Amino acid sequence: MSEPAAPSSPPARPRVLSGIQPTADSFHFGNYLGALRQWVALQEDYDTFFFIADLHAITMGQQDPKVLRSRVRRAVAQLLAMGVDPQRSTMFIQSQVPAHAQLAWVLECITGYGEARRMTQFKDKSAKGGEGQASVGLLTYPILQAADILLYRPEYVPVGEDQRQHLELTRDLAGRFNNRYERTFRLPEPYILKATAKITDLQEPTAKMSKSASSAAGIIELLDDPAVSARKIRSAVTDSGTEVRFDMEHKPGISNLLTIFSSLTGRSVPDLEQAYDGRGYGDFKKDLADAVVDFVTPFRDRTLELLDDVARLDAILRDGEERAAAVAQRTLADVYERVGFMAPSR
Ligand code: ATP
Ligand code: LTN
Repeated sequence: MSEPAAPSSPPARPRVLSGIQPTADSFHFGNYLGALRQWVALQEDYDTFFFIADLHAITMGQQDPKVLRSRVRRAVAQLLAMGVDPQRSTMFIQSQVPAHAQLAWVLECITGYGEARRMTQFKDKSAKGGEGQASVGLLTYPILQAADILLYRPEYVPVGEDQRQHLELTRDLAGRFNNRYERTFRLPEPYILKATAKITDLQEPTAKMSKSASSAAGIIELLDDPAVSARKIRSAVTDSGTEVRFDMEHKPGISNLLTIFSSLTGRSVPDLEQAYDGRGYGDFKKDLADAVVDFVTPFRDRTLELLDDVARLDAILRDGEERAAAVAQRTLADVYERVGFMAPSR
């Protein structure tokens, strides 16, 4: 594999990289519409690297080891069921490529303590148990994320809106390292689709739909029983009035459902507004529930089938690990050399 030594000689197809944490048994519609769907689409034109961020998944406290391992496999199976293609994309597990943790250390040493503390996700997550309870890993989490990204010198990083600040930090750290030492990293661009950048909680339509913060009724999990998902859509909080109209400020509940409906079916929001004009919320929610069931039913079947084929999953991951490690190791070697570390003897 020929990997360029410097960002000035880019690979044939520009690179894309992203990761997702294995913090639940199932991904949800926020993950899918905000980020994962773009992963699948970008495979067409980019050299794509996608990984399961298991190192990140222990920043809020350890999970049961068995549960963590099973969630990693479930995450991989869901990505495959969604259409991530291991022939075109390198799929791997973060902890299996040690360069991530190694580069994170170097980047931690050029990050200000105040700079890390200002990250809003750290402030939100640490506020939950009181800052004194938060781990140092939660504080340094965005720096590990910067290492994840910079190792692969990608052009784009497809994520949801909540990750924008982490991408800014990543660019700052890349620029700082390049200035202090020598140009080593490419400054990556976030790839955030405006329409689906923040899918909201069905019960609290101004808050982000989230694996860790949403109530069961507020989140549609891709692997949930489809009948349960349909029920959740039908009992989603809607706004006063009866008009199906997109208005984020005054009608956040209906606007969120319109976003989900439009992106699942490919029908535009104005087209949906027109189709449900004068028909009220009931019909609209029922049809959206049907669209969700049509999507999740085959997805769930495919995922469960893939989960049964452990040998295939493991083979895909072994291959991904090898390909990812080759790229990452090369960047790390440049970094170590530029920082002034002695070259490892093997
Ligand atoms: P947690 O609540 O544990 O932080 P999460 O539900 O936010 O988890 P992540 O694993 O942190 O999920 O996110 C994976 C990807 O999905 C990221 O790119 C993130 O930006 C995106 N994402 C997560 N929630 C949403 C959402 N509600 N709308 C749009 N994108 C989202
Ligand atoms: N922090 C991200 C997951 C993540 C990631 C990354 C995303 C870890 N490393 C690198 C993109 C690129 C999250 O919680 N959604």
